[in-house]
Amino acid sequence: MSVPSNLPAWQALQAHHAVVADLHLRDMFAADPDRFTRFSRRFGDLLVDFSKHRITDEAFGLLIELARQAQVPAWIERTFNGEIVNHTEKRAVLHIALRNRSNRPIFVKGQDVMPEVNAVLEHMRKFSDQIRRGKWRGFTDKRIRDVVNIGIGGSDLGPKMICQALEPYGDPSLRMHFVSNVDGAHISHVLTECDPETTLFIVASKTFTTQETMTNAHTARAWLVRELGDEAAVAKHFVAVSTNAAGVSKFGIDTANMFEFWDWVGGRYSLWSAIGLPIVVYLGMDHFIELLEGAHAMDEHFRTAPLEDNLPVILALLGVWYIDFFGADSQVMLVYDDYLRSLPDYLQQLDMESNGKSIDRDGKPVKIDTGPILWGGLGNNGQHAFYQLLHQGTHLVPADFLAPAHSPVPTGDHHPILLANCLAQAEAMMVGKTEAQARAELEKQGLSGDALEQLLPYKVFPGNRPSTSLFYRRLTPQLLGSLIALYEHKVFAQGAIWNINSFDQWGVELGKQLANAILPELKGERPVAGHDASTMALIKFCREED
Ligand code: G6Q
Repeated sequence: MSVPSNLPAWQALQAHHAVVADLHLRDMFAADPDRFTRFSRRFGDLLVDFSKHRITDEAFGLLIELARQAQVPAWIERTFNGEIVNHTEKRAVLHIALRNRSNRPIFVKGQDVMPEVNAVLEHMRKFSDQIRRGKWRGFTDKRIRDVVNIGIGGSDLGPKMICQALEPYGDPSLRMHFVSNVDGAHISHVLTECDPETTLFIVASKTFTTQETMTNAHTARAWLVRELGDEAAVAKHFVAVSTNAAGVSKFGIDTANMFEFWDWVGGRYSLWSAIGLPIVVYLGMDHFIELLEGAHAMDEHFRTAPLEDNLPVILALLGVWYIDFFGADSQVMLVYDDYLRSLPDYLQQLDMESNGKSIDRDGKPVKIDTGPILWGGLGNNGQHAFYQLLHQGTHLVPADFLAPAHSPVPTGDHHPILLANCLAQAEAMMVGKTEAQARAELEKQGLSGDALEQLLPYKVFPGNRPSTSLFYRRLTPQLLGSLIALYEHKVFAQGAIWNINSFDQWGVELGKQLANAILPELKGERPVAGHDASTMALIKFCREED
């Protein structure tokens, strides 16, 4: 495909940007009572309001045209048809098959993958039922109470985020733990909270070679054997999720207790696969299926909805608009839902590992800006911390506000207060406060003369800071499935527009290679050599006697 910035729609957007840059959202709303109606969409219980974006009808039309000229629909078809769209790893990209509740055949290299997908789901159902009903017993015949998922990156962030998000649907008799960090403090802390007789470890690793995961898994295994005094206990307390049967069996886990997935499932897209085992154990298979159904509904929408109504495409285009035409570097997720407190971390990996690329699909350096720095957190807490920059800083940071209309834990006035804050922040970022308004307020407070003039500039809010509001009725498994799939496809559509491969992650390799070289030097097994002066001095510092 051609360089995106050569597309006619891109160039037309560049010209139109000069017009839009001078418009203020406050005036656009005042002049147009239908703005919300035109620039918002419903998807079941989800309302996506993108009217607080710096777009005109013309900009929106041109953005949609950009998606067409960048062949986003063709990329969607190729991906859903199992073509090798991850060309650098020579892999199909089929997380959509994992939640293909229609069960229509999906082929990879001529073979329908649906029977295997369904077989693993059945395996997960049987196993999770046994745990939840107390039929799976530990080595000393006690039922499982603590479940420890050991995994990192894509084998950690998704299951952890979903288990937290859907806690109201979880089994309260099970305590879920997620160990990812190779810092021994992490596993040590979790082990002190667990009873070896009633703890199940899920070792989740696609490759089963990841240094952090294998180190944590071996520490957990040694702890269990030491505490229960018998190697045979491992079979009752360890299961694995992996594509590497040989590695699993070498670790000492019976491959009958291994839950399989496939190379066409990328790590950061894997929560729908057997990597979702902790979710299934905690929520039960029926709720997991609802999660899959929600994602499947979004998949169908993405595949079939016209571009101008296609939510992932719309969000993707708005991102491109700010990144490439306004020069925005980052995107903030402002979550007004405590259950979704890990969503920003999850989306950070999804977005930054997928689109943090500078070489295009043709092997050439990109000539445009690609994926943003994605960050964020709980919105209400952020208001008392980083929102200052969002309101009055020098960076333009498009925001996503997420909030449930109804709380699963109605508590006095808490929820209306939370929502009022969310709505107010999006409004404040958009309308701002003019100098005249600020002056009138200061006068009302009794200020005048120099005192007023000196304070005045600090009291002005420029506004015109764009946001999308994603409001949902309640955070159900179905809704969450749709929401995550919405962001997955947004990232994919952006990658298609930028002509980059959103599904590889070569940028994580170099650090791993260097860590392997440094480790024996740190342990004193090899002399410290061959690094720059800074790295050498730091290694030597770490080796000084305590
Ligand atoms: C995700 C990445 C990465 C991966 C972890 C864990 O897309 O590939 O985050 O999930 O490095 O890998 P393993 O599952 O192989 O241990």
